[in-house]
Amino acid sequence: MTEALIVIDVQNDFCPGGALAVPDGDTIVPLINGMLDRYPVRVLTQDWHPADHASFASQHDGKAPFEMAEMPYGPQVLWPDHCVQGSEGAAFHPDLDVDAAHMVIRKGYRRGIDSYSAFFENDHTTPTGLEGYLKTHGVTAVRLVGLATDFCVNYSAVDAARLGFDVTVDLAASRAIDLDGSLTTSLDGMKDAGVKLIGSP
Ligand code: VGL
Ligand code: ZN
Repeated sequence: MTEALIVIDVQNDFCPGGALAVPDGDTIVPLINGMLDRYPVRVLTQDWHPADHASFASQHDGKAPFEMAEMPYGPQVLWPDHCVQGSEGAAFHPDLDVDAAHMVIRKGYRRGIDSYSAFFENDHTTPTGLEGYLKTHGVTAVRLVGLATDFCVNYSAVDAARLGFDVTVDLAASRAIDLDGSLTTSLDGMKDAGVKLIGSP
């Protein structure tokens, strides 16, 4: 069994003071740094949007952040502008041990489509290439940590399970946005998909 650690979106904009701050998002950084060395395959994901990304409420007349919009691929939460390519907000948290990572995968870089999952864009069909990377490295199991539990960690975990990986989410090293009960919904959905949940949220 070869297990990869996949660290989801530990970026300034998802930490306190950032544009889409996840409560206590920064507190998981030391935990993640302590884990990285123990995995033979280590991947970081980076949310990486153009400044006019269609997931931004600012691109939709009359819409406010956290309202919904109908996209060609289905309903989409509209977010405050965040993780704009090259910005300080899109950079990894300064204390994250980026040097220990083997692979950085960027997602959400096409204007018209969001990508919560590290494996597929939000149409659930356009691949990011991470599946191939992991499979060519002999990875059969993945452990996910990072931000946010109920969005990018959740979508990545469910897709990984669907792709046949043995999936564990460490909730102690993840933090949630929790919009209208989205944390509970995501935990139920991950369990239904066969994802193992460890640690308390
Ligand atoms: C995320 C909302 C928008 C995440 C990314 O990393 O969970 N959430 N973009
Ligand atoms: Zn985003």
